[in-house]
Amino acid sequence: MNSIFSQFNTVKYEGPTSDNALAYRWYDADRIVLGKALKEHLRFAVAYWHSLAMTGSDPFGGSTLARPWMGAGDPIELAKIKADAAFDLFRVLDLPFFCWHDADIAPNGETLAETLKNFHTMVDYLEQKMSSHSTRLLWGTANLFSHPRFMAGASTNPDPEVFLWSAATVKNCMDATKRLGGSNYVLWGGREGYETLLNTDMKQELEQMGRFLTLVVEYKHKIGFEGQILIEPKPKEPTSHQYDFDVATVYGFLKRFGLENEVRVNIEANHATLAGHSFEHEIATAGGLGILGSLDINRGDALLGWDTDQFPNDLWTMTMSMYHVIKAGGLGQGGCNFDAKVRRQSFTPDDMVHAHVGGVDLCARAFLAAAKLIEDGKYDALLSERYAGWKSERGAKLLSGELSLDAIETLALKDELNPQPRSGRQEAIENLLARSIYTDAV
Ligand code: XUL
Ligand code: CO
Repeated sequence: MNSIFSQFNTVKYEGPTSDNALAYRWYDADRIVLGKALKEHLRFAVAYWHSLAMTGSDPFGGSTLARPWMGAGDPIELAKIKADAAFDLFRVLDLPFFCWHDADIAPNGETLAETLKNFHTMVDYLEQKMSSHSTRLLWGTANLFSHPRFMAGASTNPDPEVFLWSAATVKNCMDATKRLGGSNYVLWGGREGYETLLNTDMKQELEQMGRFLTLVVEYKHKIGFEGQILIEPKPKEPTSHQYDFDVATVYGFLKRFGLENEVRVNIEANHATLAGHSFEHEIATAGGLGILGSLDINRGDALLGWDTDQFPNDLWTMTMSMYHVIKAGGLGQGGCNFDAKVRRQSFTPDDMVHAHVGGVDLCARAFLAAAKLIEDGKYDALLSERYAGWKSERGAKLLSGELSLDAIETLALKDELNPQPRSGRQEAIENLLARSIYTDAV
C-alpha cells in the first residue's frame, strides 16, 4: 500500500561515523547495555497526534501540512488512509511502539454513540494492521479537551453531563487499549484546571477529579487490564492553572484519594520546564516516590513560555534524565514516547523522518552516556561520599525514629559537635560529567 512514507527505506543503525542523514548513529537497538537491549530500555514510541494528525496550524495561520487524509471525503476512509500511513512510518523508523488519543485515530460523530461506533471501527482496523506489523501499543488515551463540550474541563466540568460523557469515553478507550495489548493507559488533564479562580469552585472540581480517577482504577481491575494507569502532569496550558501541576502535586492528589500504589506518572520534558523544573528533577522526584511510569520526550524553547513540543537535542539534559531513569530502576512497562512535533515550515514527509531519527539518536546516545557514568562509578562515589555520614551508626539512628527531639538534644550536647563546612564540589562534578558525556560511548 502506498503512503507518503513509502519512498523511505527502513532506517538502519550505521554507527557514529556514518554520514547518511537517515541512519541511526547511536540507536543500535539490540546492543546490550546494563544487561538489556537498548530497545528494551528505551521502548520508543511514535505519537499519532503529532506525527499523523497535526496540521501545522497555529493561532496566526492555518494548516501547512497537507496530508492526503486531511482532504474532503468519507471520514472513516480518510482515517484508514491515515492509519496506513502511520504503520508505514512505523516501518520506516523501526520503533517498537506507538500511542494514540481516540480523536487521532477516528472521526467524531454527531452523538456519543456514533463517536464510539467510529472509534471501535478504527480500533478494529488498527488491530488488523498490528497483526501484520511488529509495532505495539505503548499507551492509549482519550482526547477530553479539543471538542467545545470540554471547554470547562472533562471530569472537573461544572456540568455533570460532561463528566458522564468523559467517563463513557475513557471506559471505551481503556477497553480498546486492553484489546490492542497496550502497556499503559494515560490521563493527561487537558482542561482539568481553571482559566480564572473567579468562576471556579476548586474544592468541588478536585473531588470530581478524584472520583473520576478512582472509577478508572476500579475499572482497570474489573477488566483485568495489566497495564499501568499514568497521570501526565502539566502546570499550565491550555488553562492558566492545571490541577496536575507537577509530579509532587500529583503525588499529593494520589495520596489524598488513596491511589498512590495504583497510579504512576508519565513525565513530559516540556511540561517539566513549564513548571519551573528540569526534566531530570521531575524524573528524580518520581523515582524517589516510586511512581515513575513513562516519559514523553520533547523539549521546549528556553525563550518561549509555552509548550513548543520540539524534538530533543540537548545531550546533557537527556543524559542526566536517563541517569535518573536508571537510578529509579528503569522504565519498566513505560517507554519514551515522542510527544514532539515538526515545525510548521517542516511540512515534507522526510522532515518527519529526520525529526524522529534525531530524537531517537539523542536519547540512545544519552542512555549510553548515562550507563557509562554509572558503570564508571566516579560520579556515584562523589555523591555517596557527600552523604557518608548518614550511613554511619549515628546517622542511621537519627532516621530510624527511635530518638525523640529531646533525646537528640542530649546526644548533641554529649557529642560536643563541631561540624565543618565541606565543599559541594559543583564545578568539579560538572567537569567530570562533561568529560564523560561528551566522550563518545562507543
Ligand atoms: C499535551 C500533551 C498530550 C498528552 C496526551 O501537552 O502532552 O499530548 O501527552 O494527551
Ligand atoms: Co504529553
